[in-house]
Amino acid sequence: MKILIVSDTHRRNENLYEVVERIGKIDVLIHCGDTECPSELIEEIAGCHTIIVRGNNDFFSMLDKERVVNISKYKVMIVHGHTYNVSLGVDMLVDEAMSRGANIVMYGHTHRPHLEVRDDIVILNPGSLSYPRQEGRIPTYAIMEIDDEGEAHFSICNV
Ligand SMILES: [Mn+2]
Repeated sequence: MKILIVSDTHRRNENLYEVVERIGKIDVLIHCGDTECPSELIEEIAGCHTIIVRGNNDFFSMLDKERVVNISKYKVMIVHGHTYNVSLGVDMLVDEAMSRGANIVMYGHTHRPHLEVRDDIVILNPGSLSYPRQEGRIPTYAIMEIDDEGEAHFSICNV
């Protein structure tokens, strides 16, 4: 099972089209917020089941700000992150993930890719596909792959 995780596309979907085409078959698309466009459009581009949360720039969105979903044996918390002050670090986010019993927390907002394991919680930010802010400013996305044993493997990839 292959899950594509993206964030902060801010109405510029060229790289999303590109990545979806490049990867081929994906089972689920997770978008960590700030699509600034209708969910239906993201779903159409993805061509698969999508999970999208609302970002700080999704003013007219009716989407939930947070989702907690089960993927394989994992409980995955998905948020945009601005409500947890992620620009200052992920301590608050990790505390919340822990209190909810989540194994994985996915967020966006910073436009900087981040993959870390802390206290047995996987912390993942796919970065931004449209407006990257990390050193070098290369657009990034993440892949979560579930192997035959049900174990998750994560990677952050450049567009
Ligand atoms: Mn953003």
